[in-house]
Amino acid sequence: MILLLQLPGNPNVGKSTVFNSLTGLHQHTGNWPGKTVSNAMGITNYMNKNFLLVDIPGTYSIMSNSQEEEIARDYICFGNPDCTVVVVDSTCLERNLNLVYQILEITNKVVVCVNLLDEAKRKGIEIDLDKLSLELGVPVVGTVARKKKTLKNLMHNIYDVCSSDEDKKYFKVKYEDCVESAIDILEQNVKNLLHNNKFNNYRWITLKLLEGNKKIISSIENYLNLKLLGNEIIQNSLSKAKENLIKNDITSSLFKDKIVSTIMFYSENTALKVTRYKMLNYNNRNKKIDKILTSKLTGIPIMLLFFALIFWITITGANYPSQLLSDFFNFIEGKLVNLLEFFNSPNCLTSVLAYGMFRTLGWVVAVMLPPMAIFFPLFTILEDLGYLPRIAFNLDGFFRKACTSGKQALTMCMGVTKLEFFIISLLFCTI
Ligand SMILES: Nc1nc2c(ncn2[C@@H]2O[C@H](COP(=O)(O)OP(=O)(O)OP(=O)(O)O)[C@@H](O)[C@H]2O)c(=O)[nH]1
Ligand SMILES: [Mg+2]
Repeated sequence: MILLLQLPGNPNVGKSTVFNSLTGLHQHTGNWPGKTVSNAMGITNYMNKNFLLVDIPGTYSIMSNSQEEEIARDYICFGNPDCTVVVVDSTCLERNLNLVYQILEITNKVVVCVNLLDEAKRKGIEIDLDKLSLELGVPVVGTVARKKKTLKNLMHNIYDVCSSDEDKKYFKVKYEDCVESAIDILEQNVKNLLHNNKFNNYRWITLKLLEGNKKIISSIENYLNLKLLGNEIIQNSLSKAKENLIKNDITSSLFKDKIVSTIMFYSENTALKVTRYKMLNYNNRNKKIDKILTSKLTGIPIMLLFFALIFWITITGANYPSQLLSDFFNFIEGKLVNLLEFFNSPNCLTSVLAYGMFRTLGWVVAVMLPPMAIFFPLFTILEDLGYLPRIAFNLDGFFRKACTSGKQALTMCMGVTKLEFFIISLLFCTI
């Protein structure tokens, strides 16, 4: 039997690194958000049990604000996992806990993996994992995903959650009184309708009905193969619950705000309780650097300077190895011609093989290889320094005008460079 594990989490928290370490596969990892764009699957074995791991694209929320959020949410709700392993970044726990609470409202088979503990240590951040586990009511494991041995405890906890037959209660985020009374009006009827159904988180379904998010409701209806909104009893109690909310001046959009702000309050509160900052200076220094790199006045000029420097190093630096490679290929070409003449090859064959195929291949390698060998490591250094997300932030405004996000800037940079190399080699070949 194969057990299904899902790995949701905020972008860039190390989900794919955990996935790769456990499965031995090579999902793309890197220091900017949004690398994983589709669910990847891989198998790992622990204590003679096989686990099918699914690496889910990073998302800050599953309240369905974008297509990625919808995919992640549908997968968590309806993928029927044996355990959901929420990966969080220990250096910014508060933001990550938002997603944890949203997931805890949906499923009770959860393990929280507090990753990047080495980074937290470097920044003087300490997380009380036991306290966090008590707050969330689920196992919490600290990891450094790049070090495989730190994942053993994670697998052990996952194994326990998967093996447990206990009918665990769902985590209950307690909302303000008028929201709770609206839930009370509707929940029992939802329970009566869905009794004995495969998805028995009635409170969460009630919340989604009150929220009135048509997409989620239709996903739930499709999954359960029944009509929730078409049911008269549900319709009546839903209207009654909504009337009650309106009496308290809570409209549909305000209802969603209340849900979001309560979850944010929980995250903030829990993060405060379990996090200790030992080096306040570190954060202040980081904030100052961030301000310089992302402010309107200095951010863009610094970014352009960086780009100019990288292109200059790439183009001038590539000249030398290009020349050496070119000389080398010329030398080999001469030898190849001699060899073909030695075997009395006809002129047309020598032309095609030596002056056509080999010379073109030599040119392309001599022109393309050195700049790529310089440019990509330079880009990797920027990535490791954490500068790429800042570039994405700086360019977000411009890219939004073209109905896309700043994250595309990175892909575009790669594209521009590849196009540049292509044009250079084309010119070289034509000359
Ligand atoms: N120092 C340190 N770096 C880590 C750790 N885990 C992951 N990383 C690095 O963090 C970066 C992001 O890791 P990914 O695994 O790509 O993150 P992800 O959550 O899959 O990101 P998306 O798919 O974009 O949502 C990579 O550069 C990893 O090498 C860790 O425990 N410690
Ligand atoms: Mg990933």
